Amino acid sequence: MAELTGRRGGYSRGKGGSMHMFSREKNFYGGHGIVGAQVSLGTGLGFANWYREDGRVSLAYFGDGAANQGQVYESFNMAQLWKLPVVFVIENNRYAMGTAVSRASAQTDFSRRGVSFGIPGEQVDGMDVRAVRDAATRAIEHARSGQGPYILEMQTYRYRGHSMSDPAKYRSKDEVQRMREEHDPIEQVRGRLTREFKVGEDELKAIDAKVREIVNDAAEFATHDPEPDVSELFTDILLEPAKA
Ligand SMILES: Cc1ncc(C[n+]2csc(CCOP(=O)(O)OP(=O)(O)O)c2C)c(N)n1
Ligand SMILES: [Mg+2]
Repeated sequence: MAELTGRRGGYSRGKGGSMHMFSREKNFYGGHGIVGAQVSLGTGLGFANWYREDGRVSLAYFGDGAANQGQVYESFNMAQLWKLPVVFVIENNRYAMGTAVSRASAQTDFSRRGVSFGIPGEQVDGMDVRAVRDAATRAIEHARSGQGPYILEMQTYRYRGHSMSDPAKYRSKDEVQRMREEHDPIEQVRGRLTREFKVGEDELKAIDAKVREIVNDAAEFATHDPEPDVSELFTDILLEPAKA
């Protein structure tokens, strides 16, 4: 929240915003403004894991739109050639900003995008947290065991427009409503908790209240934390090479 509002306490000290939200401490490397570029960077991180033999797996997330970028396929090639521990997670939310998948993609089964490189892939119900967890476990095991990259096409949906400037006129209100009612991941969990695990309304309300509190605290912090000082304009912009 603090990074989104450009405050000192943000992950990138308020100077990155949503496009440059990094945390070295948590091994989280972006947010990128260049659509698709994070795939090559994620593959590079996978190369580092492989080189250091640290047992880590790099997870590179990108959209259905980004999946049509050239560097994605250069990355696929190298990742499979060197059997790098990378899981490519394609978040297919049906639209690239305002363009429907069927209007922009010759191959709309994104799990097959690695076929010519021999990279296995699968389509996953990205709205079902259990399916996501199972598929992620399989993919990570594959990558970690030295068999190379794996592609997961997460089939999901975006309720709102891409950004403030997107009124989302390319789809009907009915479509959005139907997804919310029939596929919402949180509502699915709520339904399962009440039906299968007999969790009561009070308990669910208490969880809601707890979550609300965490989010409100974060928002409160972000709106009161100071902005970076002008004297910091040129700090934290580039990583200075370590002195010998
Ligand atoms: C190289 C490049 N081209 C175009 C843009 C503008 N742009 C930003 S997001 C976007 C669409 C991305 O769609 P998708 O990958 O499906 O991601 P989603 O927002 O749906 O998660 C475009 C074209 C950009 N940031 N970088
Ligand atoms: Mg998309």
